[in-house]
Amino acid sequence: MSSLQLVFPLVLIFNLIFIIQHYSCDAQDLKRCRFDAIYQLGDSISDTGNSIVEIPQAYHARFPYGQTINKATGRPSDGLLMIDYIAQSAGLPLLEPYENPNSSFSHGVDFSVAGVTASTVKTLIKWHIPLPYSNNSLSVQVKWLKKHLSTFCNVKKDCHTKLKSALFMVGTIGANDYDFAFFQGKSIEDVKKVMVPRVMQTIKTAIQKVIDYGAFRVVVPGIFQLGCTPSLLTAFSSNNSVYDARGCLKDYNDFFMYHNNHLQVALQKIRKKNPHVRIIYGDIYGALQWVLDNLSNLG
Ligand SMILES: *[C@@H]1O[C@H](CO)[C@@H](O)[C@H](O)[C@H]1NC(C)=O
Ligand SMILES: *[C@@H]1O[C@H](CO)[C@@H](O)[C@H](O)[C@H]1NC(C)=O
Ligand SMILES: *[C@@H]1O[C@H](CO)[C@@H](O)[C@H](O)[C@H]1NC(C)=O
Ligand SMILES: CC(=O)N[C@H]1CO[C@H](CO)[C@@H](O)[C@@H]1O
Repeated sequence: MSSLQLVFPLVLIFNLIFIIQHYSCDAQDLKRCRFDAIYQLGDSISDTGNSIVEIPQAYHARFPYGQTINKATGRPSDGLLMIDYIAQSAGLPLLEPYENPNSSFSHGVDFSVAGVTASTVKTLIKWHIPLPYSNNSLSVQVKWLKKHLSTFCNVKKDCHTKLKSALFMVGTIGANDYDFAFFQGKSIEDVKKVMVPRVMQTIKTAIQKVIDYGAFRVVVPGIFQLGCTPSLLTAFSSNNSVYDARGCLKDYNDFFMYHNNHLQVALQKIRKKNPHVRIIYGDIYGALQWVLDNLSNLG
């Protein structure tokens, strides 16, 4: 379970501040955006219960996960996730997990699976990275989305009409690809050179497919400061480590920012190709930085 364990505690420290930039509706109150459904693709950061269907004995199937909401739902968090706060702010019910046969999908679906990578199993094998516990990587989730959408719309025009007010969240995704590589002993430079371009291509392909299925409003969150997390601090602190003002691993945080910068360039290209679609970068790195910078005022 070790790689799963590494990813889960991150969310415990994560406070919700979601910055939606340059958007006509107000990020403070998403009701104004009039979303009627949310479709979420991603990993543990947004898994509302898929991975515990695959692995019922997983740690996050029981307390302390879920203790602040008095129910262990399979969310890798002590309570709710960012996507839950987004749903609440939009006035929609919390998203239910795609893999649970008891779920209802009246206002969207959560396809996220804790521990998954953006990269396919085939690519991970090529990179000699140990396989995650779930093979339901981003491209598999995109297939699930297509299958789900086919239950209520069929031709592109019909889907466009029916999805006009739906919000699509693609990510956060990719953090596990990098973490697994780092824990495997790969250097930041190698990961930059070999993995980042490929991960970007995978995310770009997923976004384009989501658009082709009929999405009009897409939010693509980046990766936050994983160099501040206990797992990376424990594994990679050394006498040569450079720390930032918060005691986080600077080189790793700079790396995650490097991913985010490339992601934003990629989004720019997708916007040019799809001028009718609103594509927003979700700056969770900046949001967490705000929290870290204001810790003393936040109690
Ligand atoms: C679905 O509901 C049934 C009946 O309540 C229950 O036995 C089953 O465990 C549920 N399945 C999952 C995956 O939660
Ligand atoms: C994931 O894929 C690999 C390679 O195809 C396979 O060996 C493994 O059993 C799969 N794991 C799961 C949980 O399906
Ligand atoms: C740093 O160096 C000291 C003295 O050589 C050593 O005892 C200690 O274990 C090192 N710490 C880490 C985190 O490598
Ligand atoms: C309320 C508060 O202290 N806000 C500060 C949060 O941190 C930013 C820097 O990231 C400051 O500019 C704010 O004044």
